[in-house]
Amino acid sequence: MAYSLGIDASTQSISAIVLNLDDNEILCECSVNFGENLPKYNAPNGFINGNATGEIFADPLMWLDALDILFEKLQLICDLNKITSISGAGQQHGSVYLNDKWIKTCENLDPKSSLSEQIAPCLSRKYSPIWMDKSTTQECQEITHSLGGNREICRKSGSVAIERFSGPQIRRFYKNHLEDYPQTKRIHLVSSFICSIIAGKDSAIDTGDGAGMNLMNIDSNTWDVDLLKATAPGLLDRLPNISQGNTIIGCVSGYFVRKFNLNSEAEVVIFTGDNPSSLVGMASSSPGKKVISLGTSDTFFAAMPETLSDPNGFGHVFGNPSGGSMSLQCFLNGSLAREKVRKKYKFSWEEFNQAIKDTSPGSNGNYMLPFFSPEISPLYDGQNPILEGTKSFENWSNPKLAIRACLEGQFLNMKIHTKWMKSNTSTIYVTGGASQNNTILQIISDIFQSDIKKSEVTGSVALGAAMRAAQHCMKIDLSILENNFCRFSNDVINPNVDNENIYLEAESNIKTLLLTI
Ligand code: XUL
Repeated sequence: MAYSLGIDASTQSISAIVLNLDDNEILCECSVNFGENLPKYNAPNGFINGNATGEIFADPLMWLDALDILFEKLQLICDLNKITSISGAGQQHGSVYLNDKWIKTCENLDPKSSLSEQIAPCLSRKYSPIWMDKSTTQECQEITHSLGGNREICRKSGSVAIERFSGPQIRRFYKNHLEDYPQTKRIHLVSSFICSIIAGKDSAIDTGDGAGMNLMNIDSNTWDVDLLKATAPGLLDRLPNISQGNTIIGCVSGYFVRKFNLNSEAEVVIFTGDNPSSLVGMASSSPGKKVISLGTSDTFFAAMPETLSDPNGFGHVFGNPSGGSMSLQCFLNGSLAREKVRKKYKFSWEEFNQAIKDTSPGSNGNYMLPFFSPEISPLYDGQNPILEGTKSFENWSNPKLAIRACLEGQFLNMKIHTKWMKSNTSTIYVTGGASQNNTILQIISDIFQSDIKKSEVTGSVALGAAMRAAQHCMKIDLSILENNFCRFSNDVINPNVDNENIYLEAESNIKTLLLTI
């Protein structure tokens, strides 16, 4: 019996999926929600605000406590000794700052104590800035200036300088914490940090996640000396190596063997970013498919036949774990915006869905850019959605229309901001928590005039990780794993052609509204 384990260290939770490679079935799934299971960290959604505007952090010790709980839970539902391959993925861009105690501690983790207790003395920065952070506008400008402009930084790194990307975040840390930067001997991404813990060995960063840092050269897949120099002094020594996503780092750490009965011969493949991992879990590693992931943020991504970049500078090129590149556009106001508008009216999800059924496509000519927090596609610094329509709509006194207009605004904005990818396939594959909601999916289908197929496994990130582990450790062909594990529901959602023109008109109105921000 061979099992493969995939771990997803995401914004709000840490989850796992175990595949039985002999029976071709998903053996079990398990999740630890930070807010619910670890209330002592005061991070109900997995993050905390910093003191300065735009700062958003997470506590790496919270991730480690959650990892211990995850294995405790997994042990109760699965024979962990049968796991032969492990990999994982992390929320992209977040960075973890470690001192000179890190490598030794990581290599000698003691099962008698918790992970967080042992790693706490290794942190040279208490909190990790994560992908929601928008505090590095100045650092982005400085890096862009050093490189000689947006075009050059985009050509080298696959994106213009982006506030949430790790390079600008590292520069801000270097500038504002001059006393702590010299103590910092290693800077990891969330993915490579958790991988190091699992393998008990300082891990490389893979090319998929490495491309989300504004530090890696996307042609050579190596750290780019100009980008490093523009970011912070002595950075090369502080970064791990970059490796291809098929790299096996070694066997699982003795910590997990002794504490949770893992097999000492279970091999670990280096981790990647959550979006590159989801590309694998959605059976979309080869060009020709596009994916929407409806999570904390909504993302739209696809494997690229040729490397294109977004002329507006909001989109990104990341490494595709199966080789080549993937394009990605991230929308910060995803699930949290849908939650905000639902909670504003104290609606249950049933009432939310009913509101959509009770209103018509186009929201009677009322439009919303539902940016409840700063947005990144496009850049928007405000905290308030922009509404245009009747007085009662603009005053938020029509709950049902507000709910429909919020969803329509989200996906019209997504359509507008993903045109640069030039992908003209007729089917969109969807994943993530909100992909279970057919009412939302029908709106997406009508706006894009595309068929929608939803993944039957909501955890496509963890699934992709388990598949990568099996592919590289057990040498199982990816197409076989896709056939066996990537299941899409039979009920394809088809676009209502009668709504095509309504949404084309709405799209041009949303474009006009976007010009006002
Ligand atoms: C992608 C991005 C988010 C995070 C968190 O660029 O910022 O999707 O990966 O999921």
